Amino acid sequence: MRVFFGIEPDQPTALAIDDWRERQFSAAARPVPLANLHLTLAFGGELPLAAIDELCDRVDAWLSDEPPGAAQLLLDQTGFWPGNGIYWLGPSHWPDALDRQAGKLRQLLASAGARRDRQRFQPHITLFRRCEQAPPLPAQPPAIALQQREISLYESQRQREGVAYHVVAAWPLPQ
Ligand code: 2AM
Repeated sequence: MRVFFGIEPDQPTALAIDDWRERQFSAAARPVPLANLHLTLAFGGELPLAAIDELCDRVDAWLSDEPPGAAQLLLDQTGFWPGNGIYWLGPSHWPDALDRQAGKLRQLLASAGARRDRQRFQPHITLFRRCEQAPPLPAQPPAIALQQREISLYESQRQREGVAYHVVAAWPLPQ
């Protein structure tokens, strides 16, 4: 099973992102479908089911021991990564606690057998994939609040129509 941890925006937030995106960018590359909008906290990749059970137990133990506070973010920045053609929306500032949350999840994934991710954590929601160049700067800069409610464990499934993400487990965080 191909898994990752992420923050799932609630429906009004996902709609606000989609609406802003639609008004700013005419037909740039491939828009990520509304239902797939998420913020990745830690990418795990392919793991056997037994490892995922164990992973969930470790998340339970961590959260009952020292639960992190839920992150409150302002999505006010866009960015473009030429290497993979990703154009994203994210916060220009975020609390250190979110770095620690992502770091802990990376660590738990690594102890479940995932390859350790050593890239700097840049919280972002991918808006478009496979852009050949950066879309023009949006006329209306983004300012969309994202309130984390939980940590979600997603399964990523490749389907004929494209990739689909399903939340397979979620842990509510103190608000
Ligand atoms: P993204 O966060 O930039 O959109 C599922 O594949 C999710 O995990 C996607 O949102 C993807 O990119 C993110 N991800 C992070 N690291 C990845 C990696 N090494 N391979 C594939 N997806 C990765």
